[in-house]
Amino acid sequence: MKKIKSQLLYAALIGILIGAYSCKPKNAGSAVTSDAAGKVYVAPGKYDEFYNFVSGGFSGQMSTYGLPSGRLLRVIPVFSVDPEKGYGYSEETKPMLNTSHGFVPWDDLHHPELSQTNGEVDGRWIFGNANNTPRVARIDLSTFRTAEIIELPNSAGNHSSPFITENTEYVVAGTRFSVPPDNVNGDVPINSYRKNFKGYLSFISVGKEGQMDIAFQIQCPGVNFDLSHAGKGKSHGWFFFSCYNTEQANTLLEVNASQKDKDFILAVNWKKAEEYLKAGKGKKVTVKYAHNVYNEKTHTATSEIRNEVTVLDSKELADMCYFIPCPKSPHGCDVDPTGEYIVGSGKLAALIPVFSFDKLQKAIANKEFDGSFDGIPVVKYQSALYGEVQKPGLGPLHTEFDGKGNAITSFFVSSELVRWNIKDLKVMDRVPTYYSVGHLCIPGGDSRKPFGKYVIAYNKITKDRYLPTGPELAQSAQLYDISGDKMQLLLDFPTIGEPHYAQALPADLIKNKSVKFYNIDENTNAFASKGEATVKVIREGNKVQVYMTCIRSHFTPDNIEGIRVGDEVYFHITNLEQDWDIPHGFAIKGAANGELLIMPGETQTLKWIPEKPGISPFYCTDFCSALHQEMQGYVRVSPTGTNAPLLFSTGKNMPVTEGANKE
Ligand code: RUQ
Ligand code: CUA
Repeated sequence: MKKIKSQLLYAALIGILIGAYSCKPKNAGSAVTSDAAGKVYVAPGKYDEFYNFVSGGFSGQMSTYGLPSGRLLRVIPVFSVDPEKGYGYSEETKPMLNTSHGFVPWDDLHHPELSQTNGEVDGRWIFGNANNTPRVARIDLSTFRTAEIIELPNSAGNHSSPFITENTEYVVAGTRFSVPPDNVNGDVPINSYRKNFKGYLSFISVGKEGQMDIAFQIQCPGVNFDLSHAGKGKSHGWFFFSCYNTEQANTLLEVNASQKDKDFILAVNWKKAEEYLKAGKGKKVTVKYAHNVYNEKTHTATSEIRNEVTVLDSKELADMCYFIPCPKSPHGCDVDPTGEYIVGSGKLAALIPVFSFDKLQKAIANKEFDGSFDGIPVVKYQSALYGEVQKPGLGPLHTEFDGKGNAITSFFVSSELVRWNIKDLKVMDRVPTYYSVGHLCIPGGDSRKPFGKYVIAYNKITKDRYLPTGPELAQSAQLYDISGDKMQLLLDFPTIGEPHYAQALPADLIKNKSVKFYNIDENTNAFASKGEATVKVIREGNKVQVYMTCIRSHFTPDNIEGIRVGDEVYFHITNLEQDWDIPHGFAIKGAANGELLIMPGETQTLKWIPEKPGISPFYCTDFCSALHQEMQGYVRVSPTGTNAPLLFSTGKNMPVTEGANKE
């Protein structure tokens, strides 16, 4: 009874806090200083200074903006099908979305993370996590395309991901939901959580060319892993994960997982884990997960199902994992550029604890423990604590660093960004966000070398900031100048999907290596046609392979006859252009999927099953030339069972084919 009362009281307190602080910050209209416009104005024809990669949340995609203008440059399809680009619709890209559950057309992408060299962002790749069906994707920043996706076994709600080590040795993924491991019978009562549910941390190795492989997993107690960041500099070799629900509740978590005064940050010594792995301490476990790779030469993705993963047990292997108590359901877990300070952000806390890596090492050496949690030693809070930022705001979520010794933390409940000094832990400055900021981003702000200059807040709620658009309003980013003593709001810009984390980096690190087109001589797609003379249409039973080309402003062939109702028609279209920014599109009437958008030099395939006899026009969907609207063709569909010969041609009315036309 007493417990229930205290639970209710606690819930009421949270309610009051949220109610009191979620109201509109004052001066919303007048928060912008007069020189803001000049600071974000990028003249027509001029480039932005930074790329900003923003997660699309439940859109499953990642979007790219220019900063400081906030101009949307590109949406990169990652975990969701994208009819605009044919991603997940073309035969070549469908395997990218294959999983152990089959083809999955959607996911929820929360956190982009740029690859790093020596702890500095290097502009090679950006990684993204899929929360729902746990996966990690790698996007190639020379093509702005998803190059690889790896699924994570033993996981659910892959949230503390895809954070990386300072030389991109590993991309790491911690499971949000603990679940029974994949290789045991998971048909257990839900309230056997404590006994049967486990939390897994996946360490995905990244090769020289970016290729991902699950090097090992660490089995941990069943709790919720939330966010993470790698150590850097002196703490390189360690990884830090925030976790909540150390109450191990399996229902009504909003109350039941908020019981304890402190949850944990899990410190993982991954160098130690590597030693154990080498010493053969890992257990090979049978699982099932997909690994999908897009090949830029065949222009085709392949999906392979893998069946084994190596698991290290945190309970059995000493000196690998340590819990650090962290107040009130920590969310963000951020490491400063020196690698010495680890910042935990308790969603329900009214202070920010900052832990010291040196103190943590000392505490471990001296065994300053407060017992253990499911076999993992718990370091004494005071022993690892550097200090606390007092009264910073309410509901701290995430922290980024400006490279000048300061940290900026986002506060969801009190809707503000707060800058504080890492050494003296004093609050220096605060600025409202409109409204309910989640993540924030400083260019390079989670690396060893932040670029400072701006912070961007990513907001959950925008009531009254934009023209009304029905029940749901745009989610948005806000750009602040942080070069002076006072953070200064410069710009609001709406985002695609829900922005969670984001990364930004100087444009120079990417812009000059952008691929402009694919060399057609290197195109090894099995269905490529390298010139108009090589096009053909071939029937294989009820399958018809159409080898087609496109170039401004026609398709070859553009007249096809002899297709029958119920045929499986594959349009393999090669874009013969060798010029920048000249994709062609392909769409055919009645197709039950999307379009193709074929990059110069590339081959893509659309599958089409005609359903009734008649003429089906097709056309180019991307305005490619003055005669784009002439870029079209026709397919004649005859009834099933008729013997109409296959004919195809361009530019003449007498079809050219073996199987000659007797008309
Ligand atoms: S989480 S705020 Cu994935 Cu913080 Cu979004
Ligand atoms: Cu090709 Cu429009």
